[in-house]
Amino acid sequence: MSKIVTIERFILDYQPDYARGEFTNLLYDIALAAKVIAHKTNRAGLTDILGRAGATNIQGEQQQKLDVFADDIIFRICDHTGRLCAMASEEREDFMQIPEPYKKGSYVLVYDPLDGSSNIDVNVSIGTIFGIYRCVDWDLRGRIEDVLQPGRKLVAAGYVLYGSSTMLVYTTGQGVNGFTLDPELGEFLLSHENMRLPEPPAYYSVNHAYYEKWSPATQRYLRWLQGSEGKTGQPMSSRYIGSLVADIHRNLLQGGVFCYPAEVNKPNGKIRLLYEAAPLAFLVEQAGGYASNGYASIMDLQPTDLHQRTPLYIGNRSLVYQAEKFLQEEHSVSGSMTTG
Ligand code: AHM
Ligand code: MG
Repeated sequence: MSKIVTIERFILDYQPDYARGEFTNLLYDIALAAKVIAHKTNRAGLTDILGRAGATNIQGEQQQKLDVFADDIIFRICDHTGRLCAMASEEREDFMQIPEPYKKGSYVLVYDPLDGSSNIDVNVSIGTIFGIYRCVDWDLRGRIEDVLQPGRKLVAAGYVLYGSSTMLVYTTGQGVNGFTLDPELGEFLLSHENMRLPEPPAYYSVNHAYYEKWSPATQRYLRWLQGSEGKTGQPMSSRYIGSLVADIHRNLLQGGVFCYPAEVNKPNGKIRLLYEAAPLAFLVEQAGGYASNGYASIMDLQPTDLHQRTPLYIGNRSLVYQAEKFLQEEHSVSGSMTTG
């Protein structure tokens, strides 16, 4: 008989050496926020929550009610616990210091409260993404330097997928583990132990509608994924949900690559470095994969702006390396043409 392990038990048993109660309890807080958001998203069609809230976020996009709700819940669960010195959310223009009179803690939480919001109205999977850093200076209240840290400095990261079931998948740098919410018990139970990207990869995920906006090297890479341009091995199939968490989760289970490339008029693509790309890069690296902007590891990119975007290639290592190969060849040819 397989053993039943709750997320609380697992977090406690596998907490990193440096973890005191603060870090462990922060993970519990995130699991609690995930349960609250899952409860609300599952009832979305029943409670007049669908539709746009009318507000426009910093990215110039209309927020929907569940985005606002999820953002608020995460903030309110985490602001007064004494574990954080700052938070930053994709839905808020500025980062947030822990308000007085609450005690400040040693960690920073960055999060995308509800990613894939265009899928809410059509009952398609959506997700929450989070990353945890240590504060740069433990003696001070949160500053921008605490938030703008490269992915390499993450101490934990994960996502929650609100799909046919709710799953929380996270890493603290010792592999990746997934937990499924039992709605009757209200508990996340260990269901996917030590997740690794399988080989050979099955899928590539990209929005083909942007093909004409990509550079020739990006177009070549896509043709390579489709089996031309010298690709050997099993042909890959295409899957694209348009919810980053759902696309990454499927590829984590079945192998593959997710791409959101640079476009001619959008050189940084769409995906946010701090709230989306870096946490998922850490997680995928811990599952044996790799994430790149086409030229460098996402983990090494130093954010200079809270809402900075980056092109993203993420998934099985060999597939992401091939994207870098095509893009870097193009870069060196165009570089030698301008200098020659
Ligand atoms: P969001 O943070 O506003 O929800 O946007 C991010 C989402 C990702 O989940 C998804 O991968 C991407 O946008 C889809 O974009 P597109 O519709 O351009 O393919
Ligand atoms: Mg998002």
